[in-house]
Amino acid sequence: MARKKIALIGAGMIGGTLAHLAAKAEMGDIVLFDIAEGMPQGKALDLAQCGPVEGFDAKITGTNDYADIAGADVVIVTAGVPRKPGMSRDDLLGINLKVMKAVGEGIKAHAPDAFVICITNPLDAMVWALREFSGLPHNKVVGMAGVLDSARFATFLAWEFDVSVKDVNAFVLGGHGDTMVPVTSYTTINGIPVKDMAKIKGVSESRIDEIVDRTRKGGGEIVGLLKTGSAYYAPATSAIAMAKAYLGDQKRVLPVAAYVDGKYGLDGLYVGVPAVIGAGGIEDVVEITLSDDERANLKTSTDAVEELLEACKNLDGDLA
Ligand code: A3D
Repeated sequence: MARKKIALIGAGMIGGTLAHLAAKAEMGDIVLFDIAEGMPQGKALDLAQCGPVEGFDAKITGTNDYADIAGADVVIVTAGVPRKPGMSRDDLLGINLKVMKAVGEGIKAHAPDAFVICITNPLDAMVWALREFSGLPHNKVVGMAGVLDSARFATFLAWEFDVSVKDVNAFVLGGHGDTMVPVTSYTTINGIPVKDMAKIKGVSESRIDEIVDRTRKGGGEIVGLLKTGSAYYAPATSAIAMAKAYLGDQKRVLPVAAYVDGKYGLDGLYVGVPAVIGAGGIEDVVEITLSDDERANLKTSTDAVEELLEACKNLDGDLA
C-alpha cells in the first residue's frame, strides 16, 4: 500500500512542528508548502536529516508550488500571520482572509479529496472561509482549537489537583476566542466530576473559576511570554491527533470546530463542538445537554463567531 501523503500549508512555527511530529509517527510522506522561497525546502531538508537518527521512513519535501500537494490525504493549514502581544485573534482577520482565499483555491485545484484541518486564526471564521473558497464538503473541512483549549484546561486542572494529566478529561466548547466555554460539568478526573474532585481536594469554586479564566486566555498568556509569535508545540500536537483520527478511522470524539447546521440551535456555523472523526471526516456532531448557564455562555461565544463571519463577508465580496 502506498504511503499516505500529508500536505502542510504554511511552514512556519506550527508547520515545522507538524512536519516533525508527522514524520516521527510515520504518518506518511510530507510536503511543506509556503510562499517564502527556500524556507520550506530548507526545513524539509533539515527534518529529513532527523530520519537516520530517529529512525523514521518519511519523504519530506518543501515547495512553493501548489501542484506538489496533489493527491494529499490530509492538508493542515497554518498559512497566515500569528498574533503579537497586544493583538487579539480577530485583529488577524483581514490579512488571513486573503491567505485563506489563495490556500482554498490551491486545495480545490490540487487536493480536493483531502481531509483539511485549519489552524489559522481567527479560527472559526478562517475555517468557514477556507471551506467556502475550497468548495470541499463541510464534513471534510474542520478547525483545530477545542483539542488544544481542552488540553490547556486539563493541564491547569492536573496541576491544581496534583494528579496525572492522563486522567483529566477536559472539555471546551464554542468559538476559539476569549468567549470559549470550558465546560466543567463534562470535565472529569477519570470519571470523577471536577466539582467532586474540588471538594475532595479542598479547592474552592472561585479557584476553579480562575482556572477556567486562565484557559480562556491561555493563548494570550503564551503570546505575552514569547513576544514574537504564538504557541506552536501544543497546537501542532492537537492537529496531529485529529489527522491520526481521520487516517486511522479511529472514530474519536474530539472537540473541534465543525460545521453545525441544526444542532445546538445553530444554522450553518463553524464552531467548537464534540464531533466524531473517522474515515468519513466529521462523521457526526454530538449534541450534549447543557445547563442554562452553559447554554447562555455558548450563545455569547457563537454570537461572537457570527459577528466575525459578517466582518469576513464585508471584507470579501465573494463570501457575501
Ligand atoms: P508563522 O510561524 O508565522 O507561520 C505562518 C507561515 O505562513 C509563514 O511561514 C508564512 O510565510 C506563511 N504564509 C503566509 N502567507 C501564506 C500564503 N498565502 N500561503 C502559504 N503560506 C503563507 O505562524 P505560526 O505557525 O506560529 O501560526 C500559524 C497560524 O496559526 C496563525 O494564524 C496563528 O494565529 C494560528 N494559531 C492558531 C491556534 C489555534 O488554536 C487555532 C494556535 C496557535 C496559532
